[in-house]
Amino acid sequence: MATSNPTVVDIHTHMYPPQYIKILESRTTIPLVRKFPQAPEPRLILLEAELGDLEKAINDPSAKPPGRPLTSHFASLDQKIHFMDTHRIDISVISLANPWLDFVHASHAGDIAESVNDEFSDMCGKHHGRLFFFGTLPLTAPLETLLASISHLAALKYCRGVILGTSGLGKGLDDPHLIPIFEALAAANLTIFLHPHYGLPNDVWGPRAGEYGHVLPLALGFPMETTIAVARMYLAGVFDQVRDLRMVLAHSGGTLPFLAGRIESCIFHDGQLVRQGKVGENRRTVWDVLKEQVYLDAVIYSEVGLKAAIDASGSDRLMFGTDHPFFPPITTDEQGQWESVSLNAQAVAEAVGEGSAEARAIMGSNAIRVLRLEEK
Ligand code: 5CU
Repeated sequence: MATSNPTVVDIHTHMYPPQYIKILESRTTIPLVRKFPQAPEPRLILLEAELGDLEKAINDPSAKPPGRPLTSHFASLDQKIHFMDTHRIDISVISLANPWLDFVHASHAGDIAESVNDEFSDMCGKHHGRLFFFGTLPLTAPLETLLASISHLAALKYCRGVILGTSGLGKGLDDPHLIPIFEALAAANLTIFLHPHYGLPNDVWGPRAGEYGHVLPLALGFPMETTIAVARMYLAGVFDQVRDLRMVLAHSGGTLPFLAGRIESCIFHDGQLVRQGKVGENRRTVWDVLKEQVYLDAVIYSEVGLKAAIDASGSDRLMFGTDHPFFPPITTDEQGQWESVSLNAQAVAEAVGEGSAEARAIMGSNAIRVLRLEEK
């Protein structure tokens, strides 16, 4: 059960509220929810990498069902609270799961964002002090609508930031048209939670990809997508242009902590950048940005990855997460303990020592400080 002295905070935990599930049920292209005769529960199909299985299952009722089962873990608030209690999580900062509103037509995006954000806000209100949320932006809508959405979110009591994919307005996060959005978020003290969805192009996984389940797109595609998005932002100078921008990077920053040195080396060995005067002495390096404007979640499942994240950003910038409702146990009861959660908690204990001040910071107090979770 949760304690009266909050220590464990989950900042990476998703939901699809019922109104969003209805939208997915009405769709015929991904993302979608669809029933198949070969599966007891409706299936949630999200990723480009699942298209092959979707097509096979539509044409052949004996083919394996595509995507993942849409269990109560995805949409039920009671289930989220049960999950938190089972894993002794005191506070969760919930967010809409991918692909957010990226596929919604511009003309509906503003209204849908408002209604989804209000629904998240109401859910938090039902569990005052235990739930906060990252809102969702109507990225396909005109700038005016987007800015209005940020003002709406800034006024919602339990909102602490926005969850953002890597496509931005369609051209990635180094798009200059995003600068006013980043400025508005920074001015409203709303932290961006950057999360992948698109991965890498399907053909990277090769002709035998179907034999490997979801492993390659999730284990490698997602983290590379995040790494590329942030590297592009860095190279475009976004972090210098918007000094108050704050981002939490999913999955401990993808591969950024591991590759930051290589990115740096490629920058100062690049003749074009040197000639353009972009490699001057006062340049803020990738390392500086990682320590000044970036936070990392602790969703990396091993001591080795977590130590790299701590070395890159500092243990005062890491925050525990679960990725619930993704990665449920396969062979044990979903209402019990999830191994995906204990692996992340264990990685923290192994990396910095169980019960240490650093462990307490990563498991909860960093999030409380950074995301202002004591302001209720
Ligand atoms: O299992 C998956 O596909 C996912 C996903 O789509 N989003 C996420 O956050 N984690 C896992």
